[in-house]
Amino acid sequence: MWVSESFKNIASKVENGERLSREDGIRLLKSDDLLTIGSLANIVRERKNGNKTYFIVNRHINHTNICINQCHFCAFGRDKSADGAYVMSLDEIETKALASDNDRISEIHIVGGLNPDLPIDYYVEMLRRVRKVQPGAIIQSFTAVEIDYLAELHKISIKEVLTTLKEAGLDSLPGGGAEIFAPRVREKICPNKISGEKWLEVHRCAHEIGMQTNATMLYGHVEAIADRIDHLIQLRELQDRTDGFLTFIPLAFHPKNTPMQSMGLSNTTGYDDLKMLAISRLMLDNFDHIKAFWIMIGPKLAQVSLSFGVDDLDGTVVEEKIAHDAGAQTGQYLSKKELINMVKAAGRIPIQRDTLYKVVEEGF
Ligand code: V47
Repeated sequence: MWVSESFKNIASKVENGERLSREDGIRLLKSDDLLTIGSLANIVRERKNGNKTYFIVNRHINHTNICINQCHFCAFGRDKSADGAYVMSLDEIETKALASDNDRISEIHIVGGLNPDLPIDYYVEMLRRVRKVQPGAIIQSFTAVEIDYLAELHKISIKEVLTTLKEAGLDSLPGGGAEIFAPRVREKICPNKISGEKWLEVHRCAHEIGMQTNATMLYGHVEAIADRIDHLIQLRELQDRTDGFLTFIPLAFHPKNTPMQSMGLSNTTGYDDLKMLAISRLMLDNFDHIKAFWIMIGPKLAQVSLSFGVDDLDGTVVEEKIAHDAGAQTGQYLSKKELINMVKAAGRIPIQRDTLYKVVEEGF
């Protein structure tokens, strides 16, 4: 592969399977040479996952938008008394978990706001009911932020919350709430949210009790280039210790309807999205998978990202409120057939997986 003089050293590290440094990451992110970055990421992608592209038949449920955190980047969370504030009843959640089309559901993804009126019993009962109506699905629910809040609310440890929820049916934690770990940026965009250290601690605790989890990063707001790379390196360091992360999903900031809209921030560009996915693939050498959440970047760019380091498309989704409240123009559902067609048209082999990357179906 031809690479420009400035990337020779990074390219040789990638070809030899050597770890990239913080400086390498910053150099890549500062560069506009998207095709070289993408080609390097593709080497790692194919080394780890060959020509396979994973996808999942899943369903998102957002049980409440009432949230005491009031993050400035969020258009979803609101005050209890605000217009449009809601809490789903357990019956409603059960109905949503049950309702699916003919595609077999492998994963239920439930996340919501920090609602002081919802005690841990609500979550326990929710998990029991979802488990009962979808016994074959993996329940990947509640962000580290929600887990920590339940610990605070009931004055119990994070491990106790995780163990209680695990006994009720929780299998795995999604990657939300990580945002950007840099304290200086967190202070600006989500001053009331748990720290990056606490987010990492919750995931470490989950890994210690045998739960595998996901990781995310919210980018494209007021963070600096180095903040993105430092975030990836902190995830990489925890993964070195626990090996508990399944996949990494960069999330593109949507400013519409958020308190940060008044700062005049634009949506991320396709160029930035592809570069972020590719550099995530290059920096996170100990993560098996990099996932594109098509809801945030659009199905077409998500498809192209399969040549830029991504090996996984999330998912059928069905209903999504967090990005859509913030102006996402995408649909909320892709059928299994549409996902398969997207993957095949990109020259890859579609593999239907479950949350833990076990094959559900292949040979499409
Ligand atoms: O934590 C909130 C982000 C996350 C906005 O683990 C926003 O597989 C963009 O974490 N613009 C929730 N993003 C969603 C999430 C997720 C999604 C898909 C898959 C997985 C997984 C996790 O959404 C929040 C926050 O980082 N978010 N507001 C916004 N205005």
